[in-house]
Amino acid sequence: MEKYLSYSKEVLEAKEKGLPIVALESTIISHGMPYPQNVQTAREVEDIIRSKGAVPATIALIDGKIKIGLSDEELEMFGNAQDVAKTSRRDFGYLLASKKLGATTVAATMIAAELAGIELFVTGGIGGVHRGAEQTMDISADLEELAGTNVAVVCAGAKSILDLGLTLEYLETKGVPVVGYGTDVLPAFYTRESDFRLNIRVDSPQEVADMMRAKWDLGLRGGAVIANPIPEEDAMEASFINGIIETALKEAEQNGIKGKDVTPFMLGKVKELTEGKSLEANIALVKNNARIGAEIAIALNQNK
Ligand code: PSU
Ligand code: MN
Repeated sequence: MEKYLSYSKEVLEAKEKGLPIVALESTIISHGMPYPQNVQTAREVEDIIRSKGAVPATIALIDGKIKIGLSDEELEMFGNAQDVAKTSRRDFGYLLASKKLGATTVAATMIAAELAGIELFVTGGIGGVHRGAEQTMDISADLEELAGTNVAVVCAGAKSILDLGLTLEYLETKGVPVVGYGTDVLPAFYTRESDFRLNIRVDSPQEVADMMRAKWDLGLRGGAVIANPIPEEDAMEASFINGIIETALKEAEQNGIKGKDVTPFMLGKVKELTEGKSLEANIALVKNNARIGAEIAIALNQNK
């Protein structure tokens, strides 16, 4: 594994000392937010995790290695680079062998985190079953990864660019717990609520750590979605954001956007149509997830 994994000094030290570590993805940096807000947000998210007493590990593919933790210079270079490939499970072999820059999605970050022995991962939103998937079969590889890779994922639910009902059905089929953090319903990223009730609600980091440990102790492979609603003051008006998502979906269809380009196109379009308000909400919710995620990582580290 040493041939492929490369730890930052900070993460290596954390591993040696047995400190709690939080994995962070890099597609949100390269494809989810524009420069320079992407790099600034990534730094602030890392600092929130440090201030809570955990250690951040931003994950990316650089020069034939899976980097577990990026230096300041690497983060700056990465956030400003034009030629970064969105990396999911299928892409690892090719991108490592060809030494290209790769931004890890939720699926890829989970794979890398498990290889590095990290149990908790913080992001903004997960991929899911897209609207119209009955025709397109566009289902994010994130869901399959949640089914089989042992990493808990803290997010703000899934965006209503997706079919939330089908996403929950898919996760149920695959045996992935979807946990409302302080909520009974699935949060929809920009908004605190959706129409979908969840089967599990927890109200503390300890509860998450205990349920994950019990699951993994039993040898039940897979992760969990820990869905933490966007803070009240940062949430968007549901009718406003949903109208914009409808418009963006139509534009994606008219432009023939397919495959891995769908989600980045939608994020960019929504940002444009909300005049940047969606980006502000996105940044706020990731930071909020970092706070909770660090606490869960600490609890998980204590019940190992
Ligand atoms: N949702 C967001 N922001 C993101 C993504 C999803 O709100 O940046 C990224 C994540 O990296 C996620 C990926 O894993 O998009 C899903 O892409 P796809 O739908 O192509 O599987
Ligand atoms: Mn897809």
